[in-house]
Amino acid sequence: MTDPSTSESHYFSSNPPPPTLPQHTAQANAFVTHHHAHSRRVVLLTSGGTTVPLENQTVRFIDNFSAGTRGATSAEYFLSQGYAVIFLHRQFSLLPFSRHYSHSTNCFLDFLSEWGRIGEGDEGEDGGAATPDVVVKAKYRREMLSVLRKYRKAKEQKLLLLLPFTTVTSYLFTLRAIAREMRCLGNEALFYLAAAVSDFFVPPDRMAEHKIQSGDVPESTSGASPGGGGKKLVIDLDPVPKFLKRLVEQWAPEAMIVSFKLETDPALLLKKCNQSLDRYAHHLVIGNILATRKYEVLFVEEGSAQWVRLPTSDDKSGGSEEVEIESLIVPEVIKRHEKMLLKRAATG
Ligand code: PAZ
Repeated sequence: MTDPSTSESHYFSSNPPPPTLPQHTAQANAFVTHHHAHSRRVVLLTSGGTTVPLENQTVRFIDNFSAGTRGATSAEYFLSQGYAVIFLHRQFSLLPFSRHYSHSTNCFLDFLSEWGRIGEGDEGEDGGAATPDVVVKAKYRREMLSVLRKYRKAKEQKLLLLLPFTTVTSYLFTLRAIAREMRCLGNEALFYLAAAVSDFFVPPDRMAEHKIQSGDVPESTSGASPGGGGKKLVIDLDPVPKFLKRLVEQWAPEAMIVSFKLETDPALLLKKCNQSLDRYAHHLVIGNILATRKYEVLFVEEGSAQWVRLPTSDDKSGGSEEVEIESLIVPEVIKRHEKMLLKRAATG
């Protein structure tokens, strides 16, 4: 079996770093230094899915379903509990605060209406009739005001750093760089890894430079597909080295590390969470099933497994619409982080 540190070194030396890396590292450094000086805990929260490009000048890529709901929602609850948040997210996925209005079923314009009639004697800048104001519709105002105040506080106190990634490689380079920047925080640092990270990728030496042409795809040796004229595009992927071990042992040895594990088969969930815990020896795995992830999650720690669930509503629709499960997950995680800090303080 290949030594994990060898496959890690090979991965980082054979894949190009993202051009944004120096800038993102500098931003993370300034953010961590500022909050360290203010004795504030910092959480690195990862969110959304990584892509796997099939071409160097990328037209096509493999993606996954994650919209970043878990991450963006959790970030708001961490902020409300006094943590500073580095939000490492898939570009254009959901963001804290704006998530309430950006990817909703409504267009954001549906939240707005015009106020004030044209031509009431109030002259506009051009000397003509006044332009009506754009205002938030009354039924959305209370909630939007509450979101706006929290957003402003996070912004004014510089509590939220947004760093985007797209590919699995850019995610891993940036994760490693930020983790190194966070080492000065010791066990005040928390990693909350909710991103859906690809397990496979196309290594640079096998990556096509230009858009793959259907005409160049070879004839299949395993039989013709209906309508395909015998051609098949076969994609040959390598496994992404297991970086959680590196994170736990080298990049952030003192921090509390929480990973998420997604499955579709409920019969596998506990086993896979325990496997992850055994393999990487971190603090907590939060398991979830694709179909029920918004209503229940499984907290798996050494020697224990505990469901965290939203109370189900009477109409048996499968959960309460108003309460977000992250409002239960985040305090449970923080409780464990505090316990860890107390334990370490007691043992010096
Ligand atoms: O983005 P989302 O809210 O739709 O989904 C969240 C999630 C299921 C991607 C997350 O909870 C998770 O399980 N992330 C880890 C996935 C994995 O690598 O197993």
